[in-house]
Amino acid sequence: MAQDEDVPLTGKVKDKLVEAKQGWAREGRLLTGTTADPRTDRLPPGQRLVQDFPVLDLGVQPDVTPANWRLRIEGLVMAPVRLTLDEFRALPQEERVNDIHCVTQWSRYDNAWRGVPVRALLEMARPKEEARFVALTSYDGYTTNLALDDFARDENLFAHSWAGSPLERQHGGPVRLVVPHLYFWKSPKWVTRVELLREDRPGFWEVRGYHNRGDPWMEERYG
Ligand SMILES: Nc1nc2c(c(=O)[nH]1)N[C@H]1C(S)=C(S)[C@@H](COP(=O)(O)O)O[C@H]1N2
Ligand SMILES: [Mo]
Repeated sequence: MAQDEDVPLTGKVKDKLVEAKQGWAREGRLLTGTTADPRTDRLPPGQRLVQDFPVLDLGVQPDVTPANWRLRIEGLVMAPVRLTLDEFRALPQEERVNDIHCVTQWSRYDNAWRGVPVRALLEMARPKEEARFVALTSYDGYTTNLALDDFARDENLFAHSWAGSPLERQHGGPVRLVVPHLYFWKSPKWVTRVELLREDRPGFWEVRGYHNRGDPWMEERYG
């Protein structure tokens, strides 16, 4: 199981929900068998637009206080980074506006995020040449994985605000990652650790049948 030793799955994970979603992956539920072109089609295949902001997680919403929050970038880096929330907030902040696409078929347009670009933190940490993947760990024990190229994209943000307000706990506050070009399960809430790796390390949903990359326009829901 792709689980972080330091950050065990806390509290009571909704086993039924996890089983249901794993079952969908096995059966290929929700697949339309079509692809779309992100340059011309804003809504990826099989998605429907929502106006609200659904909450999806394992049923555990960790209470991370500003004083306890840390962000670590380690593994195959020249200069490991360890930031408190004050240090994180003292870094240059940027805005990003993007669309969310959840594998359970809802999409939400024009989400305004504020935070620190992934690029800026990678420049601080200086990945070693052999680093190719990242493993991400959150305070609820959730994990997910990305190719370093997908993680390092310009639009990706460690976000602390959404729509002009501090990110709510239910949406991953104090800080979540936002990787808008992939399905939203690749955007960990309550993120605390980024580990740069030579080999890929599939995360919570990836070992339960979800696609390893999760490109919405290719409908990479399940692997
Ligand atoms: N830490 C953590 N991050 C997570 C999850 C989770 O269970 N734990 N769920 C993922 C999934 S499956 C989705 S669809 C989005 C949902 O984000 P939202 O609740 O802000 O809509 O968070 C992703 N990030
Ligand atoms: Mo999801």
